[in-house]
Amino acid sequence: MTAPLDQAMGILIAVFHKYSGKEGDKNTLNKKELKELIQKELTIGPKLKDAEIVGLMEDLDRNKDQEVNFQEYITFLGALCMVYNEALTKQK
Ligand SMILES: [Ca+2]
Ligand SMILES: [Ca+2]
Repeated sequence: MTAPLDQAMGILIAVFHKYSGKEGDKNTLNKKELKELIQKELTIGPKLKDAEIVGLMEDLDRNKDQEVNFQEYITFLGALCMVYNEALTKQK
């Protein structure tokens, strides 16, 4: 049996590799891979404009190598978690 948080982390990891492995470096997301991940795996994805995704990419790419590595991806999910937490808490 997998505990819920283990399962959640397994999904986070699997989703990253599902897109990072498509082009170029297998362990990083380029702009196109990141865009696809955001659009297909997040509810807000399809609502984001191209320019917003480009801006997001620039924010996420801390080491400025034009790719999003796993650490940068996890930082993004952490920030997104904070937003979701705030939204869920406000609804009460
Ligand atoms: Ca890649
Ligand atoms: Ca980077």
